Amino acid sequence: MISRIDLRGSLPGDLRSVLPRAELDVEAALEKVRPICADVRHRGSAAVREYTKAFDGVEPESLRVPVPVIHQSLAALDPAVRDALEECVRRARLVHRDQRRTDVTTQVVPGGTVTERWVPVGRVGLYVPGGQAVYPSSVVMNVVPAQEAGVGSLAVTSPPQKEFGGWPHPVILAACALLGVDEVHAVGGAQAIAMFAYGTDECRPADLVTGPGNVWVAAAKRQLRGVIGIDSEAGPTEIAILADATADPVHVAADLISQAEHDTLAAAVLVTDSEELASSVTKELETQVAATRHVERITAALGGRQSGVVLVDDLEAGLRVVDAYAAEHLEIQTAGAREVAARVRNAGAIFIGPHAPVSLGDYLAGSNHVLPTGGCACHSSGLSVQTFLRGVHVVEYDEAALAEATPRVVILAEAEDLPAHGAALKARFDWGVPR
Ligand code: HSO
Ligand code: ZN
Repeated sequence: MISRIDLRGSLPGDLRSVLPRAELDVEAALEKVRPICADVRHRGSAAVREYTKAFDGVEPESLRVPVPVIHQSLAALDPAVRDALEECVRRARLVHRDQRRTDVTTQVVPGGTVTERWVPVGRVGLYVPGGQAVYPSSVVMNVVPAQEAGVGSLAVTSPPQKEFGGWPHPVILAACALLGVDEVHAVGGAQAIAMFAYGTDECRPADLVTGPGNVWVAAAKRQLRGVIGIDSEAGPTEIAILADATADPVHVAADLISQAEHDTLAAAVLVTDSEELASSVTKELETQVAATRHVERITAALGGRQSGVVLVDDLEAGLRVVDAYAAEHLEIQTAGAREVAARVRNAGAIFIGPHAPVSLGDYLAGSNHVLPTGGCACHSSGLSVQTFLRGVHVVEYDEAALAEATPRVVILAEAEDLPAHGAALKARFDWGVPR
């Protein structure tokens, strides 16, 4: 079911072009999304309601979930799920709390300092998918870093579900309650992103929107970035595993399947220098997939052009391949895994050795699971406290320090043909201003 790509011999210069990857046509979705965004901008809530009716088949009395409904969902939550979610929150908090930044003051010259002050974003909108993907764990992964960053106003939005009275999925609501979030909107798709960007009479505009979503959400983020800050467009989940002959094929197969379970477009890629492991994993996949609950989805994901087993000559070549691929999640299952992992440059998150499968990271490692997909790991990071902070430079110079800097500012300003820049400094000293 999974295809094989043999890169033994020599690696092609443009490695990316031969590696498996899904194509998500965000551009095509943009055509449909643009008018929706414009409509929400001009007609606000009325437009959001119409799209909610058209796309979700729900005509809500209110787009905002009443607070008692949120709290009831937590009261009704299975205690075992509650316990696991609480531990997920606790561990995520430990990690994200350590990401907080302290302001740093640099003395540039005597009497002249620059302080980098870290300021949380004022208001954030968190998108939580509904429908096929109901991930309370993603609520945790979005809310915890925002809270630890000190974001003052947090709103969650998630598509309304017909079978739950037109409110978002109750476990999503329960996770919100657990985290102390009581502003939740029953809105999904592009109209949700537009609602956060422009604001409506039921939802104040947000400064930033984060969280994964389907292609419509990705397109709306692309369309509205600038009006509102975005984290990333977040495509289908990916797992890459760099493994050698020491890896256990049963574990490798299970881990590939675990992420293929998300979506027919999810990607599972094994990179190995061991022909034997490649064969045993391929065989193992057949056996394990047959026994999983979501056989069809997983079979489609593993058999899709985005997945494959890549054979390479050695670990060096394997490292080049995984760097070129820049996976959302990368497992290293080789001898000396920690040293090998230290040499990887491009990955959203790296999981070292036999006891750190991606599924641990999805829920309970303490790491964040909202990570760059589609090769974006070569330039972007996953969600963290940093996502919700802005560094503001605060400049303080005294008179002597300014006097000392003035001649060079004047020269640079002249060199750029911007003499008024220099004049602003000269005005403070004996030079005066040109009149
Ligand atoms: N693997 C997904 C996150 C997730 N898994 C949520 C289970 N629930 C993207 O990193
Ligand atoms: Zn997952």
